[in-house]
Amino acid sequence: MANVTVIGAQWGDEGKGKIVDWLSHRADVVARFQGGHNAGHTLVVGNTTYKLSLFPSGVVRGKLSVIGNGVVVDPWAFRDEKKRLEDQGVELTPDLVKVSETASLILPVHRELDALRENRDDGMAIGTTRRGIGPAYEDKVGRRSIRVCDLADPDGLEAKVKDLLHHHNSIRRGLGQPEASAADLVRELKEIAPVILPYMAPVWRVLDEAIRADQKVLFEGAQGAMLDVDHGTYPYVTSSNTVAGQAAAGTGVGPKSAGYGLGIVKAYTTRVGEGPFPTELKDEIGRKLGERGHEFGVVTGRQRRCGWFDAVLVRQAVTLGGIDGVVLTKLDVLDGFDELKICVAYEIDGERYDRLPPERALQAKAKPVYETIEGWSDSTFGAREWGQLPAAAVKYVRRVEELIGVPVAMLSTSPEREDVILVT
Ligand code: 2SA
Ligand code: MG
Repeated sequence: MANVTVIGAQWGDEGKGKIVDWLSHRADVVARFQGGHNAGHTLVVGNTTYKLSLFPSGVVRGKLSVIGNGVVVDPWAFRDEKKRLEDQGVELTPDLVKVSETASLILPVHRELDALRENRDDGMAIGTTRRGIGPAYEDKVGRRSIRVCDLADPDGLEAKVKDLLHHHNSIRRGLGQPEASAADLVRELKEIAPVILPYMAPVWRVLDEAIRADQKVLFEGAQGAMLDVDHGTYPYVTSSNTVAGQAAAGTGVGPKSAGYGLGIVKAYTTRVGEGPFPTELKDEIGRKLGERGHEFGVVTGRQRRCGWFDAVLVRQAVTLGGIDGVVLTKLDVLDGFDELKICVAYEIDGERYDRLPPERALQAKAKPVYETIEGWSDSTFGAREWGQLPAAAVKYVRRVEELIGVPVAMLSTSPEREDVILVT
């Protein structure tokens, strides 16, 4: 297997965790390259369910697992997730897990600012996971982050913390919030440092050595292409690039090391949080998709918004995301519908669009132009052979493939790792 980069092709929750776990068998290294613990990857292995938010899915398989420089690391979340996984018998020693020395930290002020912004009542809230992801990335590009390597320089911490809090306390004063104490934050960072530092490594060199030794790297994306800060439905996006191109920048390898771009696509569409959703269904069908698909956020437990498959969006994600082929997941959720709809274009102000335009006002007005396709009554749940699928299900998959312009390489028909159909 060449290197593979797995990314979501919609708004997250496409079922990446299962596919990364399925692929991690064939990989030597699994690397996260963006986001933080706003990911929520669920792996069902036998009768154990693992929920991963920050740690790469490879840890469950004992693979070398790398958290790259493009990730924002909440050290307290790292500590808690590490404990939870170790209690489930997962081995997380420093020779198996590496954290980039240049990853920016998520700090309490980031979580507090995220929540403050989300509690506004002017209708402008993004609907974030309130993990402090956005504020942490703001400090990163603002060149005032505290980074993993700074934890190894305790004497230098005070000046860096004062610089960061100079910025945050001016905001907190403006919001009528108490100022954050530099002394407290320095103390908290010195306390948590011993948890993280044993894992600190020059991840760019770890991966370079692995690639030179012809080891296979699986780059694990989080969220989805339509949540990408450049290419998604801005401002209703996450604050990092989620497309395959970020795999290289977010871990310090060259672009050609990212390998095959594998998009994970849900057979219908969901999103959690605010923002445009042209094929959203606020009716009985939407509720049925949500119930059958158990559509609740892994990180926040929020109910997800559901709708028909949007081929316009996925085709755009294929191009922007660097996707060479896709895995179509949760096909079984569509069992039992008499007919299904696929969005093939948008109508905005009477004009037909074959792409989602960037303007917020236009995105909000996008009306789906649908193709109607025959549904199927037989169950596809757990199918592992192409021949087990009803003809109408095969027809649906083939139509999706035609519309998005890249092959469906695999189907996933349940949360169980082995319930997949390799499409020859
Ligand atoms: P944030 O917290 O600043 O990243 O939120 C910004 C927007 O991004 C959305 N968001 C997500 N939406 C769906 N799934 C997410 N994580 C998945 C999970 C896992 C995955 O199951 O939780 O798909 O990798 C995720 N993370 C962020 C959020 O709702 C805001 O709209
Ligand atoms: Mg999610």
